[in-house]
Amino acid sequence: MMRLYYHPYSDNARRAVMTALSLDVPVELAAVDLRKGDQREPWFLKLNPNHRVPVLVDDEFVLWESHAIMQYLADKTPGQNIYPTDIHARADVNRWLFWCAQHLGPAIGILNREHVLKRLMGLGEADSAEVQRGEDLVHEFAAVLDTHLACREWICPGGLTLADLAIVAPFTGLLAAAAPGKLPISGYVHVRRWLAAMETLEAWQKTIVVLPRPIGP
Ligand SMILES: N[C@@H](CCC(=O)N[C@@H](CS)C(=O)NCC(=O)O)C(=O)O
Repeated sequence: MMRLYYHPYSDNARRAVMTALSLDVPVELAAVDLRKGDQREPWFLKLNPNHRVPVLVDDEFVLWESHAIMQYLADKTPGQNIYPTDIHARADVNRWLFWCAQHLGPAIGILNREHVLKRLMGLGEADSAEVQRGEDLVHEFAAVLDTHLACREWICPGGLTLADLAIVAPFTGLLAAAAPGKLPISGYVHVRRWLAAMETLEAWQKTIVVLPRPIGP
């Protein structure tokens, strides 16, 4: 069976876990203790020299980068319907995966770091300039998604795809669980409607971030 190294608080790992669940692909989940620093142990660095989860191990084949893992899992699944094979439809999904990796994810990541991770790691208070930078970027990208979703149910035509699974992870991940209200998306009605639909999915519900105690302010 494939093994997926993850952490339950990791938005990046979560999109890979959600994909495995949506495809009904059996994967063994192996938690990496990021707070303890297990990702910097030699055994893990051999798997991913970037010291990050998720990492997928399929026999001899090792794959890091969450969006690449999503694509691989879908490609391994005969008859799957969340990663189209038509060249244009697939390019459309890929476009949103790269947008998520390059733009939305890192923007939400700034707020996650300032409001949650710094507290978790004992790294002091949020830096207001960084918070402002993160908020400005989140507004910029949330507005793009909101306009796109104004006339669509899902991000790409034809129903749920990897694009939805990738993008929902940072929107509803650790920041939303630990510091609700710090993600400035209340004004984006179409994004909120789409998030509400995503939250009904079993893959979303099974991977929801559950905190043992409050972390955020
Ligand atoms: N671009 C990577 C990002 C992975 C990433 O940043 N993972 C974080 C958790 S969300 C991590 O493992 N951090 C540990 C570290 O930086 O040492 C992906 O999409 O897989």
